[in-house]
Amino acid sequence: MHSVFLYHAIPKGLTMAIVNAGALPIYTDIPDDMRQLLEDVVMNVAPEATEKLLEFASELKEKKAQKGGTGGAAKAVEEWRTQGVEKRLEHSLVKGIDKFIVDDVQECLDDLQLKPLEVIEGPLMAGMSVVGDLFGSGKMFLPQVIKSARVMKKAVAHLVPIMEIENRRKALEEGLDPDRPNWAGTVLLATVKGDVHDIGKNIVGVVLGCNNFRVIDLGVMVPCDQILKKAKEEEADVIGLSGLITPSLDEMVFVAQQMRKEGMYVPLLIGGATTSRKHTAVKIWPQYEASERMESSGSVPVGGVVHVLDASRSVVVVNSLIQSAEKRIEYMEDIKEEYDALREDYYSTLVDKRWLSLDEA
Ligand code: B12
Repeated sequence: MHSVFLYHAIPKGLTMAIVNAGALPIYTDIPDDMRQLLEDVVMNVAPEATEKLLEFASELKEKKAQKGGTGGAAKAVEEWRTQGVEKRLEHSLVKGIDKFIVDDVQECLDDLQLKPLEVIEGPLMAGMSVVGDLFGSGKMFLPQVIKSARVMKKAVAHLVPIMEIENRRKALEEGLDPDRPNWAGTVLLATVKGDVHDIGKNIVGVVLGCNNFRVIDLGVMVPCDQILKKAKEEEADVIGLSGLITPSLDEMVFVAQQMRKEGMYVPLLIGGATTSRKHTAVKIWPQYEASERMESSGSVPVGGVVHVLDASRSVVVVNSLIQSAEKRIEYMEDIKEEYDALREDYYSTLVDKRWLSLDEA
């Protein structure tokens, strides 16, 4: 009943409710016949709606008693556990069940032979995408997404030490002391002001850390001035911004503007589910374009913004940006070419738009 009520009330303007997340089913999981009866009551469409619902409830109670109480529920648990591991992970994330997540994640490593990062960027991200779609269409609610996020964090927490062990093994193989990393560079990460999403950023941090980068993670909701101040203090080689809600896109534009204003030269990485190559090319790049400054030591690269789709890609990008001035200039030239084309494409679609009056339309 609460689920049906919220499903209809939120789009009509309800902004706050106190709910028991544990007793809130996902709207689409309610059986059709029951949902119809609930809809009829919530929407007050028929005078006999309440009677019908009460009748249905007592029949349901009787059926449950005949089946021996919780037998039906136990069967449902068994059923979803018989599905393939990817589906089981999706189920755990969508339902916010943490009981089996570690075993299932481990099964991906052992049986599917996936690497830890492949588990994150494959089945786990796919599951979170389903959560996002259900949430976006009003069929899941915030308390449920919080439960999903906890399950995701538990899954990632199981994988992180495995990645770290692998990293140590690699260091030893290369004859390096794993406890004294010879940092390849410093990356400063932050989720921008106003945004609380941190699962993706944390994964990026772990992946970069495992690839010998010194990572300074400023957390979530970080104002621009703090990001820039810390980047200067720590002499960061790269700044990485994460953002998952639409307002974060504007905040990222603002950070890029400020970096240009303050004469900074470190490259800027943009990531997170709502960011895109197109937005980066059209809105952010022009604020902090890559250029070169002549100094006595030679040409010094300045600025530049790169959209990075996922954590595994971040390693390749950061490596290309910090190896040498020449490599960075070369890399940014490619990005510039790509983003110039994207911008041109974007603006040409605007030019082609011809507005009609209401009468003409
Ligand atoms: C989990 C989640 C939450 C959790 C976050 C918990 C946490 N600690 O992070 C909670 C419940 C708190 C939450 C809150 C909200 N959420 Co939310 N949330 C999600 C959800 C379902 C999953 C996000 C996630 O963790 N994905 C998994 C990670 C691994 O993916 P990722 O972040 O994209 O990261 C990968 C890459 O993008 C990349 N990456 C990420 N960051 C960076 C940074 C750099 C530098 C680099 C290189 C790469 C990189 O690497 C990562 C790994 O490969 C998404 C839906 C979705 N599909 O994304 C909605 C979603 C992002 N949320 C949404 C909304 C609306 C909200 C709320 C505003 C809801 C509300 N009414 O309050 C609030 C936001 C409050 C705020 N001020 O920020 C919307 C945003 C829509 C929009 N365009 O604005 C989404 C898209 C859901 C939807 N479809 O409507 N949310």
